[in-house]
Amino acid sequence: MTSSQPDASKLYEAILTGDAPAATEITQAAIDAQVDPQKLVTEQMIPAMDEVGRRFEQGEYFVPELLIAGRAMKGALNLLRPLLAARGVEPVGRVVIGTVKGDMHDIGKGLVASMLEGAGFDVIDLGVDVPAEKFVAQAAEKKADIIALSALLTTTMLSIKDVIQAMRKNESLNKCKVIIGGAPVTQQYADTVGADGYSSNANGAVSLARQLLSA
Ligand code: B12
Repeated sequence: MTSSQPDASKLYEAILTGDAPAATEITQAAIDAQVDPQKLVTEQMIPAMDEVGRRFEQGEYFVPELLIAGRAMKGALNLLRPLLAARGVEPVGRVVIGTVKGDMHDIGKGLVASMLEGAGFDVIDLGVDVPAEKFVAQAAEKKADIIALSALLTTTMLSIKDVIQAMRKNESLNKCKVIIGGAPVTQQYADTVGADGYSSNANGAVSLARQLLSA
């Protein structure tokens, strides 16, 4: 049986130009044609958002363009999420994830959450602008193995430290690990704030989580 493959590069264009209806339409066509969802994310969608960021930095794009590109990205991601998710296996561990206080960026965090789910983790997503106390309370209540923190701004990245300090004070979380990420975050920063791990991308987040749980 042969089926014509949709042109996935159009998804890159649709996200770059913030055309949400086109982004969902192309994604659905790609799903129907059984294009690898992982490939769509890493080869089209993330590069498109990188280019959006570059244009913003160069003063070619402004906040409205960021917003509509983000919306197009999320629409496409919503369709792909179930396909990236696990296929009915026992959870390998529980992760509480969120974007730190003051930060509204949720695309990268959403991707990390989907990839962890896809790898068999039970993921509790607390959303964006999450205060340190909420991370700690939820991780303790849900008996999380890992807290995953996302920060996209150099200002909000500082909140990572608050979460780590608060969790270290909570005895019931003494076995819980913390992993961090987001555009401004580095391994050096992770070492400074005492995080258990850092990754620059969603695939790395999965390897990191697996590694920490097997240790
Ligand atoms: C889209 C976007 C927005 C959208 C967000 C929409 C949404 N729903 O998320 C909107 C318009 C809301 C927005 C707002 C702002 N933004 Co903005 N935004 C971006 C942009 C273009 C893309 C971010 C993105 O989604 N990337 C795609 C995803 C897939 O990548 P990612 O988030 O980096 O995630 C990956 C990795 O970092 C990692 N990762 C992420 N989280 C985690 C967590 C863990 C545990 C691990 C292990 C890994 C990991 O894995 C992910 C997948 O590979 C970036 C530019 C950029 N290149 O980052 C600017 C950017 C982050 N924004 C910026 C700014 C300045 C702002 C505003 C202050 C603008 C303004 N003047 O209002 C506001 C702040 C609002 C707030 N309080 O949060 C700056 C930050 C500068 C800085 N150094 O602090 C950037 C870098 C743009 C720039 N070059 O200047 N933004």
